[in-house]
Amino acid sequence: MASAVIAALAVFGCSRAPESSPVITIEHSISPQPARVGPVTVTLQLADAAAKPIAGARIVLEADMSHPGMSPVFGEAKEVAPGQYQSQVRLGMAGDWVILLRATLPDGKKLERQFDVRDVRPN
Ligand SMILES: [Cu+2]
Repeated sequence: MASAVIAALAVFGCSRAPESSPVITIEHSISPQPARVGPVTVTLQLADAAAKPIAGARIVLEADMSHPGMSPVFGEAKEVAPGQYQSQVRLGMAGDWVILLRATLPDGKKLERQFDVRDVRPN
């Protein structure tokens, strides 16, 4: 009887969902602060679920304004320290921008994130 219970528990244990896909965090910061029209530096910090930096990723950025009729600005981020990536993007107009990140991790996984850069100041 006891062994049957253990077997049932073991089956239950095995039927649990596999580990969910690792949670990658991308922290961003922009300088200067507040952002102004002209070149801004976007710094990105990539870390895995254990907060370990992810080195060797490829990240491209696309900056768009929140209103239609403007062409996007593209940039590529360079790794400046393990897990830390930096890119310069030239913001051509004051107002609200959205930055879209497309990252390819060293294992080939791709992910996208976006964040707002609001109220970019005129120069
Ligand atoms: Cu605009």
